[in-house]
Amino acid sequence: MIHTELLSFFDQNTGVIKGRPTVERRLSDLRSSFVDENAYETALNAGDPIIYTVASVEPATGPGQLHYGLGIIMPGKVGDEYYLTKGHLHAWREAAELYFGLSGQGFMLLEDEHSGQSIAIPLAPGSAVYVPAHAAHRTINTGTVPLSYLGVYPSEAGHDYGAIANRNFGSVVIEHEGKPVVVDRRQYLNDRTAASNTETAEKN
Ligand code: PAN
Ligand code: ZN
Repeated sequence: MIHTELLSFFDQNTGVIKGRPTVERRLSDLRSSFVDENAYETALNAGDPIIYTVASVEPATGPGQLHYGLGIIMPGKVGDEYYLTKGHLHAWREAAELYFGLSGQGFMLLEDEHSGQSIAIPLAPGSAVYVPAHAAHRTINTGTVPLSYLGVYPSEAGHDYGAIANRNFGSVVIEHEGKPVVVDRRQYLNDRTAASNTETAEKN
C-alpha cells in the first residue's frame, strides 16, 4: 500500500505541490471573463500578471478514484471586479466537488446550468464548500492577500470551459464602497451604460 501517490506535500503559500505539475493562468488567459472589457484592455496594456495557479495530483483515474488541486488566486481587481478563475462545469455533469479554504478570503460562485440560479458562498480557512452536480463554479479572491484552497473531485470529472466562455456567469462580484458585493451581470452593465450616458449628457 505504500505508494508515492498516497502522500503529497503542498505549500499553500507558493501554490506548489512537490513534484506535481502547476498550471499558470495570466490576465491574457482570462479574456471575456471580466465584466468590464475596457478595464480589461487597460489592465492588459499595463502588463500580463499571473492571476492564479493550480497544482494538481492525479493518483489514479477511473470509477471511484479522486484527483485534487491546490489553487492560489492573487489579490487584485479588473475595474471593480475581483480577480477570479475562468470557471467551468464538469465535463461529466454529475461530478460534484469539495473545496477547502486554506488561506485568504473569497467566494465560490455556483450557478446551476439549467435554472441559472446562482449563489456566492464564502471561502476561507476552516470552511468547506460543496459544489453540487450541474453547477458551474468560479472562485474569487475578495481579500488583500492570496486566496488558497484545495479542490477534490472525481477523477473522471473533466473541465468544460466552453459553456462559460459562451455566456459567462450571471453574477459578478465587485467592490462597492470598499466591500465585496454580488450583482447581476446585466444590471451592472446597464447601470454603467446609464452612468456614462449621464456623463456624456452633462459634458454636452
Ligand atoms: C479546480 C479548478 C481551479 C481553477 O481545481 O480547476 O480552481 O479554476 P478553472 O479550472 O476554472 O480555471 C476545480 O474546480 N477542478 O474541478
Ligand atoms: Zn471543478
